[in-house]
Amino acid sequence: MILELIKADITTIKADAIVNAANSSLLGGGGVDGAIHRKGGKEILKACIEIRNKQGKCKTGNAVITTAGNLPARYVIHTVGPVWNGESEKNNALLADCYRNSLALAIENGIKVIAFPNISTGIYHFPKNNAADIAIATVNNFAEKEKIEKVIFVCFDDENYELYLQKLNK
Ligand code: AR6
Repeated sequence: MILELIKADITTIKADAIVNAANSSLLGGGGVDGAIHRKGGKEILKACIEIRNKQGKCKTGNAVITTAGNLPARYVIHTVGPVWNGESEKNNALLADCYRNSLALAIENGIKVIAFPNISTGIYHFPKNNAADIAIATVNNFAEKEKIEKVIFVCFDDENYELYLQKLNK
């Protein structure tokens, strides 16, 4: 598995799948979620509603997959990050679940190239340094990592980009 870092808007990335930092309603929101639904069009929301009707809300740490609608990617994997509340052990484990469950779902769907945003580090206020460590370690330690060709960490804000740059070049 190759790890790549780029500073970009994830909606512009042509990967097999891009990951969305969603909320448990799966019905859209602000941040990267808002951008994905806005640019991807209503096919994504339609698919999310179908999933909700079938299995209810998406629990924190879990992931579901839909079409990517009008986006250049093929699929969107929606995962629900934890809202940072200071309970680091619990929040850290849930954030790791997001990366792990998204990768597992990717493999189930034959996805080889997957792009992640910095889950939970925006509206959900997860400390960025800590979140970057968890994201990189979880991807690196993923049991079936040889089944994925490339993971792209897509940073949008300068702070996350600088953190990932340092950590990935170590
Ligand atoms: N492309 C890539 N990364 C982005 C983009 C983009 N277009 N826009 C923002 N980011 P956030 P969360 C980065 O707030 O903290 C929504 O309302 C941003 O710089 O999108 O997991 C959902 O519906 C930050 O580093 O997600 C939930 O209710 C990262 O994406 C809630 O926000 C995550 O920020 C989820 O909060």
